[in-house]
Amino acid sequence: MRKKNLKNQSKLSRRRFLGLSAIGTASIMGASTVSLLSCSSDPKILFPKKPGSSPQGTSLEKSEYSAIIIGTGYGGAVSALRLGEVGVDTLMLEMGRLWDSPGADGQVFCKMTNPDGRAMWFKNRTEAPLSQFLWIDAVNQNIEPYAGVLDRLNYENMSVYVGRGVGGGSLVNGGMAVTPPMDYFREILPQVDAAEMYGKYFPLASMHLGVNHVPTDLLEESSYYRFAREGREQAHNAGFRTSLVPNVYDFSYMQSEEQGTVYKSAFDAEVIYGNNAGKRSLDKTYLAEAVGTGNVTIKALHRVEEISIDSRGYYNLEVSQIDEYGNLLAQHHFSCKHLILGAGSVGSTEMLVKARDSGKLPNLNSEVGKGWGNNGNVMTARANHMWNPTGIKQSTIPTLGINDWDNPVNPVFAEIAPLPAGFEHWISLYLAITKNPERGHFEFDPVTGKVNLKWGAAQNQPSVDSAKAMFDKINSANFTIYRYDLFGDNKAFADDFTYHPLGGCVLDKATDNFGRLKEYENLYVNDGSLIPGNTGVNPFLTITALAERNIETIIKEDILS
Ligand code: FAE
Repeated sequence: MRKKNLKNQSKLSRRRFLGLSAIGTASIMGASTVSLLSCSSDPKILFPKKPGSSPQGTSLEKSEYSAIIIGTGYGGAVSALRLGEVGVDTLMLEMGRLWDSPGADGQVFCKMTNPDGRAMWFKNRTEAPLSQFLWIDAVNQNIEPYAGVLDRLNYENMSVYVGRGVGGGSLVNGGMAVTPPMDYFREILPQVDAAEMYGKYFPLASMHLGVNHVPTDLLEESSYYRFAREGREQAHNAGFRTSLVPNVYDFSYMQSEEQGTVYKSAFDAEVIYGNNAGKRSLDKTYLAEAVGTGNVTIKALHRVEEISIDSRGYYNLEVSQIDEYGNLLAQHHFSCKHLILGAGSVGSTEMLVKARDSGKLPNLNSEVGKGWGNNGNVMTARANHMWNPTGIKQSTIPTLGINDWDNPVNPVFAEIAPLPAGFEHWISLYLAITKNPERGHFEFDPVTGKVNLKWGAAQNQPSVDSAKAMFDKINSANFTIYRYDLFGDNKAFADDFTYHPLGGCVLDKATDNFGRLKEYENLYVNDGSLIPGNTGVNPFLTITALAERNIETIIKEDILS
């Protein structure tokens, strides 16, 4: 058994190494296509098309694949690795760029404290969740429109943050890799075998993602974690439990940051606009392994506009290729037998709703577009006493959560979040995950051709009520108050955005129990859209583990049989 594990691990590292080299070579050559061929010495073979080389696209370009995956986030990356492993010729299409080549400042990503175009997806100004300080609009800054790494999709009563680039949300997220309580998992996905998930797929996902735990000395002694220790003590004063939160940020790297021997990433305001070091994002893990199989090609800056089906039952994709400044370089047509949507809760749902309601895939069922939730996200902040500073410098990687999920009336799991501003502000910031039962849906507008999220402002109230119950208690136990100057409109609770979009194509409703769209053969969803609106914790570990489970059955029953 041990021998088998060691053999598997060395296969995994070799593949990861080959894939990482391919991703690295592609970025050095400024290419938008990554495959193992990119290790060849002939750049013409490597990159059939370099951005800008031909505005019309090239006739030499391969256009038919056994499988195409839309999106390179968690669900897409897992699907690609497993298809690549069994020899399926797979193309991944990603609308964002490959984040591996430095800008003029020598770094790939910009810092939160000094954002530029790399921060956001084609915006004139950054749109950070915490937009003010002392009621002054001092946080957001004007930037050049560019294919930046973080996008904020603004719908009428809800904004959704998503990652853009090869690696999807893994490029911008806080890396918190949390397993949901088993009882709650059973409640939200009763048709999934929980014992199998907890015995097999959560551990498998954790291993591939590189999940690790904060060392005690860092958490207990580093000045960069003063904010976390303060938040923990104040929660304990109010009688709440706290728990350690595992992460994919490499804590041994962070220890070197603490010692001052390496480039500071988490310790120098890098996270939502990307980390230049330390973070095990998907391009370093699953995607590198997938490319390392030799059967997976990634095309970045390729956005899927439309999906249809032809008389052979093959899926046809209309795809726009842009450069980093948004110029249209080419329009491509790709086709495949097996199509997997891994474009995230909003991306995948939008594409399917549009395909159904514009008549391209008219038989898709009416559950497609329903059951969307924001994981009950609410952000709030408290003002501490002068004698409880939270630290001039703060690590951007959260390591502690306040865990009151067992509360029968107001279940909350709240991340003790950093607010690295470079000066002492005495603020404790939190991202609360609550059990909000409200659900939204997506509607296609035939006039604009756009798909909109329908979510009412009142639907946020259950989340605010639960978060308020927790933080009223913490304030009262510590004789503190909320901060009203950070989120606009004198609000103590930011309830108009989410980091955790979930649902839209819910498992066993819009799809079968493994993500197959029931009305069309060989059409699948394998990402956050499958999860019915809430996970009770930060969601990417659940998305990854569920994707592992689904693709295993899909490969066995639909692809290899
Ligand atoms: P996702 O990772 O969003 O990937 C979808 C990909 O598809 C993206 O790369 C898109 O650019 C691409 N795409 C979309 N539409 C198209 C199209 N038409 N054509 C081509 N490509 C397309 O999907 N979760 C945690 O568990 N822990 C955390 O600490 C955490 N922190 C977060 C912090 C921030 C700021 C944000 C924004 C999110 C955070 N999340 C966190 C949420 C987590 O990143 C998210 O649940 C997953 O990334 C969702 O994974 P999916 O595979 O569903």
